[in-house]
Amino acid sequence: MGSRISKLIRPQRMRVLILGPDAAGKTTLLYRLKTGRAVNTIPTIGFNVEEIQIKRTIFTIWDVGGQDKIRQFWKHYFIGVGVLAYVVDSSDHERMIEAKEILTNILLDPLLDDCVILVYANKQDMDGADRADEVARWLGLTDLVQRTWHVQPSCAITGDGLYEGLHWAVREERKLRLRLKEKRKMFRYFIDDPHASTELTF
Ligand SMILES: Nc1nc2c(ncn2[C@@H]2O[C@H](COP(=O)(O)OP(=O)(O)O)[C@@H](O)[C@H]2O)c(=O)[nH]1
Ligand SMILES: [Mg+2]
Repeated sequence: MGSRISKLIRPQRMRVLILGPDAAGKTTLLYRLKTGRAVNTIPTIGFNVEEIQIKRTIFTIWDVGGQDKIRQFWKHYFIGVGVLAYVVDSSDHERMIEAKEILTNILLDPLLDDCVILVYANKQDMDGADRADEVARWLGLTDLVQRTWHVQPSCAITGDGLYEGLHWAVREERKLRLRLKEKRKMFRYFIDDPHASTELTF
């Protein structure tokens, strides 16, 4: 009983991986969340990682450099990711196709099969920035029916939208985890009992 209560009170950990094309605002977003201020950034070589507690969730947030040459190393950060936070510059129409290609390639990796996809449609303060629904179309998310995704309009400099995105991610990641747990339970039942209905679909 006591341990059940302490489990409820204990903060939950969540691993967030920030990816996206370079200059989309990933590092600005991370340090806006961490410090509450806009910071000057330089292109990220390697990665930045910060721990941030919001209410009862401790987020470990990884921001991995987005330049072309570094992308081949992204897969080393995929293990245990609960939330993929994919950041795009909503005002950079010329790079939207590239942004889609990068995301499509990332999602081919089975290590990311069980995470929720939070897209930050960043730089909403810029003239002509695409809206969330337009970014969803550019990235091909509207065809991604098997995955849990959401496009959150944001401005990493002012912080607008950053927490809203994380709140969505926490809620949906928990639901997804419960669904996966149920699926595994059903799967075990099916394996253990050869007479169980063969009509079970997963
Ligand atoms: N106007 C505007 N500029 C932004 C925003 N987010 C980041 N930037 C700027 O975009 C540039 C690249 O940001 P950075 O965080 O280094 O991008 P990263 O390469 O994705 O990590 C910097 O000059 C930031 O100040 C935003 O929401 N609005
Ligand atoms: Mg960076």
